[in-house]
Amino acid sequence: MPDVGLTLVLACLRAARSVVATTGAGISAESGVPTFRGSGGLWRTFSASDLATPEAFARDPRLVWEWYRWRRDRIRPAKPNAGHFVLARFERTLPHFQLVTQNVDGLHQRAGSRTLIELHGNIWRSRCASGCGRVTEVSGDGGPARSGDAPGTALPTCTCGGLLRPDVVWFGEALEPGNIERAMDAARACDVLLVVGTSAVVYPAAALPRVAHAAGALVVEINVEDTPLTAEADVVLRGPAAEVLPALEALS
Ligand code: BJW
Ligand code: ZN
Repeated sequence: MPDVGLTLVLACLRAARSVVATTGAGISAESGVPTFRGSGGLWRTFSASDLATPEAFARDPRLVWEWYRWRRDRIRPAKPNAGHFVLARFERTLPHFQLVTQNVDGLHQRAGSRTLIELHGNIWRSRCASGCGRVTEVSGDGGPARSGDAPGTALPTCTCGGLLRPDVVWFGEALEPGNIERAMDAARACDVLLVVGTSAVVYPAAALPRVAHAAGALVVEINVEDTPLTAEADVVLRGPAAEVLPALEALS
């Protein structure tokens, strides 16, 4: 017999005029990309304040670049999984669907998602740390390593002479205002919000489910573990995203 939670979510998805999915590191876990928190999470081994703040980059850009090069090397061979592909198909099969990710790994795009909002940037881009506005792309699919990817090379520099930095959002930095505004607007307007594979502790992204709930949306958490959101979610689908999302799609 189909799971009651899955059946309820499916019925709500069918009736919804607007659906938003917000994803975190958990959706990429089965692609082999490490999460941040929990067992095996990056913050268990590495210090966020030494590596993911503007102060850390100002203090020791070489150390920060070394970590991001290592991260790029971990992510480069990863492939999108079944969860990424279901969300890419939702963009085409649901009437009004918006994907909002905190992930920087680029796996949603590689699965075919086209209209996603990347709240925390993208690890495959670098941008000028001196603020001239230049952004450079690095190949994320096994292509040639550039823009600071070659170990042992000098720090990557911009054509203006300033240092390049990874084009991601560090702690204490503001998110791109247009991105967070569009995400909040979508959360306010949706009938169903799917919250997939996030610990729901990092703001302002963690506010999206509360905003959607306050505006009357059905909030569905898909996660392998409890989070601070679990008690407030309308439906909790417990399990790996790469299994739960295909199960949901298969029922439709
Ligand atoms: C599975 C699974 C499977 C596993 N299937 N599930 C106190 C209160 C409120 C806010 C603050 C506060 N103190 C400080 C702040 C602000 C701070 C913040 O929120 N801190 C909290 C930690 C307390 N936020 C910020 O600083 C943000 N900026 C900001 O607030 O600006 C204000 C400002 C305004 C104007 C001017 C200036 C400033 C910026 C936050 C940036 C976060 N950056 C990072 C790094 C990105 C770059 C990089 O990758 O290197 O973003 S940190 C890291 O956490 C990364 C992630 O996107 C983010 C969220 O993590 P996520 O995705 O939820 O992953 P995990 O690992 O936490 O969770 C994985 C989940 O998956 C778990 O639940 C598992 O159970 C689950 N899972 N396998 C399904 N197979
Ligand atoms: Zn520059």
